[in-house]
Formats: sequence, structure tokens, C-alpha cells
Amino acid sequence: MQDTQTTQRTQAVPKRPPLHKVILLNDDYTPRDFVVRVLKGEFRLSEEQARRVMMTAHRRGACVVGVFTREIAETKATNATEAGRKAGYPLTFTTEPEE
Ligand code: NFA
Repeated sequence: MQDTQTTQRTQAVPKRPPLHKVILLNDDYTPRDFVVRVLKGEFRLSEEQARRVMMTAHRRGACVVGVFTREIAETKATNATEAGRKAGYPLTFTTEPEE
């Protein structure tokens, strides 16, 4: 059972870690299929989820890919951005704390 006496305790039960969003930014150069491949590989999205996220970023300028603990969010954003750089594309993923 989870703690029911939080007022009497000083953090005996740890808080859930703060979560961070990974955001895909649109650009004019990265091919759509390449974006989809990175989303599937790095974020484990299905083909359908990956296409939906890619097209939302394409149309609106940005799209939240997922929400993770800070370390995981930063690692995934870095790896996904690096995959684009290695292929010569400006594909960019950023992170921001969830409000
Ligand atoms: N806008 C890119 C294109 O038309 C596709 C893209 C979508 C790139 C989402 C980056 C993010 N080829």
C-alpha cells in the first residue's frame, strides 16, 4: 500500500521523478521517411504513431514525441538528433520539463 500519512512523514515515500517532454521540430530538409525511421528506432513508436507525430510536426512546427524522466529524455533527444546529423540532416529534437 502507498503511504497514507504524508503529513506526518518527511519524504519517507519518495516523490515521482519530474518528467520531461521530447519535442520533434520541423525543418525543410529531412525526408519524411527518415524522420519516421528515427521515431520508430529511438522512441519505439509504431509505423502509424511515427507517421502521425512526423506529420503533426510537419504541419504545426513541433510535436511532443513522448514524456520521460530527464536523463532518458535527454539521451533519446541527443541520439535522435545525432542520427540526423550523421545522415547530413538538420533534424532536431529538444527537451523541456513538463509543467
Ligand atoms: N518537413 C519535412 C519535409 O517536408 C519533414 C519533417 C517532418 C522534418 C517533421 C522534420 C520533422 N521533408
